[in-house]
Formats: sequence, structure tokens, C-alpha cells
Amino acid sequence: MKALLLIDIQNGFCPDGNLPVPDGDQVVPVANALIDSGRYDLIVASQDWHPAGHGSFASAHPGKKPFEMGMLSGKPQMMWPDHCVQNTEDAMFHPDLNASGIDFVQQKGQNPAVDSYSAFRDNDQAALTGLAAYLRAEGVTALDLCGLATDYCVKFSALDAVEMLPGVTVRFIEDASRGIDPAGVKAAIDEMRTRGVTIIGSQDALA
Ligand code: VGL
Ligand code: ZN
Repeated sequence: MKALLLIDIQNGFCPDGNLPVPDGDQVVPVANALIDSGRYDLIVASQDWHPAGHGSFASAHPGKKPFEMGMLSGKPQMMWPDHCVQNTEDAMFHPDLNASGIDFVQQKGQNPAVDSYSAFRDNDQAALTGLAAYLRAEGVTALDLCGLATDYCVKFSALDAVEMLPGVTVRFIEDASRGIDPAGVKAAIDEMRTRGVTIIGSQDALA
């Protein structure tokens, strides 16, 4: 059972969004080719889905500016611009993404007191989203992931997939992903590889 996990391909992370990832929209045609390829038995997408005033937003911390470090529930936290607020345009999937091909959507980041980069669990690892149980129940044995952003939500989702889905082959599709910071992207790819994630291109996934 082969699954594709599309991470946060939302307006908010594309060039006109509130937390734009450079060239974030360029993952859309690649993601569509993967969705339409017939290579996957199951297509899952995550959606960053914050309540207004979420604690990861700089605007919730007087005196803090976006992209500074701050604190959230006693832990260091990157202060983000307000982004992907539930039910807003910023939180919708990119309009060109073939969303009709998605079988299951996993929302995350609803708890205002903790951020959730991973589609599998909150950053403090206390609360699970239920995605691992869903993929296990579906009998998934191979998981390919891609999307936005490589150095945050894609990386943490890939590492959690390796840890929480023992026996499942996990691959990261590099050209179907974009990151926020070039040095962060390189470090993220190195870390994923070290932790057992195979790095591939979409041509490998489509082969
Ligand atoms: C993300 C920062 C904050 C992501 C989500 O999808 O990579 N990054 N929220
Ligand atoms: Zn977020």
C-alpha cells in the first residue's frame, strides 16, 4: 500500500500568502503529476489550520516581530507572521492543486498553546493528530512526502513518519518541495537522510 503525503500546499505558503515560501507555488504542478500518476493507492494532504491569535504568531506577543525567536508555553518558538488562520483564503489549498485527488485531509496546529510542524503530532510531542493511526489502519507500507516547507513541516513530518510508522519506507521528494531558508533546507535534507529517509526526485517516484 503506497501513500503520498502532501504537506501544507496552501495559499499561505505560496508567493501571495502570509508566510510565503520562495517559489512555493512551483510545487503544485509536480504534486499534481504525482497525484494523477496512478502510482499511489492513497493520497493524503495536511493543512496548517491555526485559530486566530495562535501562540506561534508574533502578533500574539507584544513587542515581537515575525522571524524573531520568542517563547511559547515555556519553550523557544519562532515567531511567525499570522498565517493559515482557519477558514480563511490563506489556509485553503493552492487553487491549482488537484484537491479532488486527495483521499484524506489531516489538519494540524489548532492548539493555540503549541505549534505543530509535523502532520503527525504537536511540537511538544504530547498530542497526536491521528494520522499515524490512519495510515497504519489503511495498511500503508510506503510513504512518499513533499510540499511546504522543507525545513519545517516537511522535515518534521518525515522524521515522525520514520519514528511512528516502523517498517514503512519513507521517501522525501525534493523537487516537489520548497523551503524557507536555503541553509535550513540543506540541513533538513541531511537530517532526513541521516534518520533513514530516502531522498528522491519526482522522476524516481513516477518511474
Ligand atoms: C510551517 C511555519 C509555520 C510549514 C507551518 O508548513 O512548514 N512553517 N507553520
Ligand atoms: Zn503554522
